[in-house]
Amino acid sequence: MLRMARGKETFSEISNQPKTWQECLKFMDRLDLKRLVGDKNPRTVKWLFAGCGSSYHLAQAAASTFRILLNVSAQAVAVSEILFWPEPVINAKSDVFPVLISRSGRTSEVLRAAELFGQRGVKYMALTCDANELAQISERTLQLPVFEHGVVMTASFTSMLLALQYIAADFSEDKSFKDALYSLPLALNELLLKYAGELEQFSRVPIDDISILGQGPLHPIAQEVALKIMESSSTYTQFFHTLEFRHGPMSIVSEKMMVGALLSETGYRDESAVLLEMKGLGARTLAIANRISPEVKQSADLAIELGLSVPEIGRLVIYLVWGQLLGGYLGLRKGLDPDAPQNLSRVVMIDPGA
Ligand code: F1P
Repeated sequence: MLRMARGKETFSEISNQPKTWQECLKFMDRLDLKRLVGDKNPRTVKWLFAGCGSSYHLAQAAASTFRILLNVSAQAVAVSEILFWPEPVINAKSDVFPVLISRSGRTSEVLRAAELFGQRGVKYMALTCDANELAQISERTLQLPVFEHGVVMTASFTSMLLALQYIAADFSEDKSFKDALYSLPLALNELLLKYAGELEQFSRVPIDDISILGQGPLHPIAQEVALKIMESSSTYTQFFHTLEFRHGPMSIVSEKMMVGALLSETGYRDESAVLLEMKGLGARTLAIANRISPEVKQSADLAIELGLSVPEIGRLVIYLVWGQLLGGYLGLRKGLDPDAPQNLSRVVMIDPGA
């Protein structure tokens, strides 16, 4: 059988995100979202988003969104934390409302947490993509029409984040934010045409390791970019809060290191100063921002300017796409196959016979 081009599935799912997002937003339009929270009040519950791996990073980005759009208490946790330190969450008297996020709905930690909630009478919501065990055992499930063949999460991550951002906009009755979400598919299409080739070129220069910087709502996106690069290319990649990088980690900067900065609008001046400083220490630098200053444009080895007219929290999924692509490009350059990442499986099941 002809060997499929390496990474074919992963790259096609990345580049099809505009269409996947469009379909996902249309799907959300038709739902009665209030049923997802049952008799809970979305404006007063203590939201607790929980996932594993990429879905944990998604949970953090969702929590940021809910804090900003709904002005509510919203936290994120890795599911395993709930399993070993369950008290604050499973005390049914507490007003905590968990949201279990799992593309596969088959991850062992997630199913164990759902079982624990069931046993303790804790009402929760499940967010998933595939038809699966989690959907079967959960009373309130949002299952998106997104089936992803790739092992690493790409379109499933961004679609589930968009769905949660849509829900926050719906509960906050912020129609303009929903409109902003609807503008993203076309914006991504245009940005892919403009920058995908340049990013591929940028990925060709050999480097030994990578640091991805991001703060505020962009910190979980920096985590996810780092994970995408590690998964797709087996390149050692770390993530840091941008200004934290100066407090020690910058000692690792050299000509053989790439530093990628997800620059926010809120912290742009101080964040871009870090990237310029790392360039001065010899790093190969990538800047991603909504508006790029001439100084950063001149200094960075690649500057991706998004130019979006949506609120800052609405830009998260677009920042992430460049990390998805960069991971794939670096993997191909190393002769790897992003469709079959080293040591990984599409679902992590630790319970025998699960
Ligand atoms: C998520 C996850 C990913 C990881 C890999 C295996 O599981 O652990 O974070 O990158 O794709 O699956 P889930 O969202 O299906 O629970």
